Amino acid sequence: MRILVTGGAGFIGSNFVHRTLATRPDAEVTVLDALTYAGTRASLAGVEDQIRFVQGDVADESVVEPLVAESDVVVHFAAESHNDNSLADPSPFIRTNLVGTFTLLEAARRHDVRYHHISTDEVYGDLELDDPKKFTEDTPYTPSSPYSASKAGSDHLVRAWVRSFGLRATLSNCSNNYGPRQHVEKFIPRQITNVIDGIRPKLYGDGLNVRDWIHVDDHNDAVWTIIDQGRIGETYLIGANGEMNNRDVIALILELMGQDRDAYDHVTDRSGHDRRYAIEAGKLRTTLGWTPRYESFRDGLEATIAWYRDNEAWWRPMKDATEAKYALTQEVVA
Ligand code: NAD
Ligand code: TDX
Repeated sequence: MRILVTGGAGFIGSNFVHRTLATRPDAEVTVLDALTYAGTRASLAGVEDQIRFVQGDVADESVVEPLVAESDVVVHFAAESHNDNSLADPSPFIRTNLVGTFTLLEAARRHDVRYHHISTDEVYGDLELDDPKKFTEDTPYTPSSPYSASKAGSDHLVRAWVRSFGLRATLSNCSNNYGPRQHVEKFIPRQITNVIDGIRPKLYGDGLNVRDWIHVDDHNDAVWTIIDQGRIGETYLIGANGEMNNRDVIALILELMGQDRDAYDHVTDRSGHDRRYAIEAGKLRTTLGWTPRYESFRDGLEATIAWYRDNEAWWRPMKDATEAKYALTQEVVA
């Protein structure tokens, strides 16, 4: 099977490539990645000689067209992915997430190539902390940020291409991922690398915001399950019942790293900050038989901390610039 992985030098995409090569001997992998600030070939170290790597933009038709034409499956991870960046400058989010998806869809349509679209639970907006309901495939779209609005728009494009053009596509909307090779701008790696550097972790607002954490390998196993068995045109929510508020996550990181559980700072809150995400993944579990393998968030987090401790050379080049950018908009409030 010839598989084109867009965004394969980013966090989830690179983990997908590593996992695919380890578990799918029939896969011939091509990675298409623009190597923005968020992508690095270092994330493909150890597998570079088993894949083809193409540096290019998913919104550039001349790059996308021949690569899609010679593929059996496209898995589209490439995106601008960080909410805070989308508040500072939404424009690359529109180009990559909307025009990029459109460009891939058109190529997949021309060549009748199977397409899987990677998306996020943030398209569903947020939930109250005490809401007994979780997101399902039927929850209406109410995205809050430029990032989540651009992902919502990309999902709508995929569904329209299925209905109007018969594109053979599936979609998945996953909750917050954690694991190795996640950029240090994101919540968990930012705090782990802060503690390693002797900087106090930074909590937005009151820190009671809840995220539904899933290990990146569980996400990627679910993606393969959907590629193998998913019904064309269907959307599957991916989540592993990992709800935890940010305050508790920071306290756990501090504890696992041998610090006081309250040794963190409160900083300026994110504008429009979603309160809570929670996924009901019953459809994926029941109809396709997927189950997560990481049952303990504590164990998965401990392994992730160990990865950042052991791989400083991977994250060090991005750390100072990331913190300098945050310093422009965030200050310690307590
Ligand atoms: P990431 O920012 O770590 O990686 C994105 C990758 O895409 C990078 O390698 C970057 O260089 C590449 N890229 C960006 N613009 C590009 C362009 N125009 N052309 C080609 N490549 C480009 O992101 P991630 O966290 O790995 O997220 C991957 C996908 O998963 C995204 O679609 C995101 O919306 C989705 N998702 C992420 C999470 C999460 O918790 N991180 C959860 C659910 C869904
Ligand atoms: O320093 C921080 N302190 C803090 O309290 C950072 C960076 C974040 N936060 C909070 C904001 C969120 O409530 O932690 C939570 C998680 O933040 P992010 O890592 O920025 O993730 P989130 O905004 O929830 O979005 C993530 O999950 C859904 C991914 O970045 C998206 O790509 C994905 O779609």
